[in-house]
Amino acid sequence: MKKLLSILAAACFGAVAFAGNTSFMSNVYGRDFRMLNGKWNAIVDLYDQGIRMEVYKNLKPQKNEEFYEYSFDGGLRLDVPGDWNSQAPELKYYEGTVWYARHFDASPEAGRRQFLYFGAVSSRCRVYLNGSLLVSHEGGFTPFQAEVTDLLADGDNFLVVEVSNRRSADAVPALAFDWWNYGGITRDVMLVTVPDLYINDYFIRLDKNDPALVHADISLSDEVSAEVRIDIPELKVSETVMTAPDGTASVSFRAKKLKRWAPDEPKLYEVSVSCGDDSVAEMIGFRSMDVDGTRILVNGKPVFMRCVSFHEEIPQRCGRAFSEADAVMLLSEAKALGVNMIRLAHYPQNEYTVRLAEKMGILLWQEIPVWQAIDFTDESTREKAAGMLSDMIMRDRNRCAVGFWGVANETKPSDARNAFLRHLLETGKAIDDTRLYTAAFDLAYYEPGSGCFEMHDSFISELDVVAVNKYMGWYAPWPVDPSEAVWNVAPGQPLIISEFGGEALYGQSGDADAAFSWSEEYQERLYRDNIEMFSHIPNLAGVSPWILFDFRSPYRFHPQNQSDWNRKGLVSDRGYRKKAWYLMHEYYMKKKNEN
Ligand code: GCB
Repeated sequence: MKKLLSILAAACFGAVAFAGNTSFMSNVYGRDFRMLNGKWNAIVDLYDQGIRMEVYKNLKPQKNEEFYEYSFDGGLRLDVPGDWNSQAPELKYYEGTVWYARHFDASPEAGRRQFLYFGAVSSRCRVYLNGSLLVSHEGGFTPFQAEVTDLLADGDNFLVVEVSNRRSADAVPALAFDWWNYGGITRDVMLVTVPDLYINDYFIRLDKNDPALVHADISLSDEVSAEVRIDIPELKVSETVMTAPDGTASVSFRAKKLKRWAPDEPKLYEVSVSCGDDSVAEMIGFRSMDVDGTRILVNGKPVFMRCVSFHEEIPQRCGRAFSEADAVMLLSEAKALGVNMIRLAHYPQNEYTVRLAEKMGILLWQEIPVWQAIDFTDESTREKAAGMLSDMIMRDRNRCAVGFWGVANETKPSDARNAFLRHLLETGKAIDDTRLYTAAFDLAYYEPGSGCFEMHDSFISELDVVAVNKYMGWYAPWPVDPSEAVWNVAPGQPLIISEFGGEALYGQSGDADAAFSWSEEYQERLYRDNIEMFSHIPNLAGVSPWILFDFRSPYRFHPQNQSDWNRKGLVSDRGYRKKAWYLMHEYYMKKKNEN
């Protein structure tokens, strides 16, 4: 099957290269691995000729009459991980194919299996090892792996990755989206070594109702019965269980002294899972997420979500974030604002960010890039989205910081949309029913008849938490004074204002009444008005300004005020806090004290 997919993929880059539901091992950073990051050689292939020329074979002339019109040596060098757009001026707007290549040494090891693991490649790729196609993948924000145990040469190996970031109507996201279309090998590349029989995946979490009961599901690499052990030394837990002949096992155990993870006390435990020669460990926390009427409960207690969003981007570098140091920068600035939650916009972000947020006590909303105009009628698009959702969940379902899985942003009601989103909810819940499922909508409007903001989208009743993006004072003029802006949206359900805000160019002073001033004063006033409105939303369970940092977006054309930047950041592209930041900070401090 894999081979057939590869042949089809080779025939047509765009159409069949999708390998959704790729199975990859969980907790790759807890395994025995070697990073293949660093400087790679690269060829820019605007007309997609590399396949015909078989550049992945990396041939060199052997006879007098031979020559090749390519060479990976002596040309462009690109950092991996990293987007190519920020690494060469001529690649800033590039959308097309780039071939990446590098050598690495390997040695087959008896009784051990080896895998190439890619944290993310944006957004489609084919991987070739020693001249042959190994695997293809579509989707720029989720990991994939390929086994290379029997393919590695003893000594030098040559790895080529053909990457394309061309947008397409059947992709997720599709043709237009409000962030930079970064291309490249954007996350870590690893050569992972595991024992012959290894622990492929585990899901260890607290019971939804009983705070001293832990459930664990384990699946081994092979369909065999074997003994698996789970240790949590600090809780004096040491449980063993036999897997069924299909290599899976489930076990539940009590942990009486267990302290739950919460944003103000992010307690984590070292947990290890062992089977035969394999043992994998990491820090895991335990908590519950529920909804009670219009409130969101963490460990049974109502918590108001003081949220913010950021893209996976370092504004000062004009490029993708990829390292732990990047995660420190992004999360420290979020924490400084006073948040207890982050909505990772608009796609699964790297594991460094997710894991550090958990250590810092920040709840997460993670989502897939089902952003506005997706083709809801296309079955292959639906399967791509479902594959991304399950890959995101499989990677992070042991991260207790993740409280919400988001399935879509700003979609319009239709039967096809409903069926698409329902499929996503079913897919997600089948692998993780311990999180709250949500989606952001943008069709809440003021109805003069009722004197309230209302939203008519029947799908929201299928969600645990409803989220609305509403740009009062920016895309939407105020129909009434903010003090009269009463909401009646999703009554009876928790509602998060998942985006609000407006643009301001840092350092620009201007009329606090005029949006076109792009001034900090206008943005500050807009925040003041929105904060006033929040007190008239009876089911408000949280708010999330759009956005923490100015971010790059190619359709923000205004030459003086934007020049390829969306300026809705509370913090400028150079890291300066705008006036509105201080207002939001004050609001969050007040909310924190009320909690
Ligand atoms: C939205 C989108 C977000 C955009 C934002 C904007 O509603 O969800 O991705 O960046 O508006 O700035 O227009």
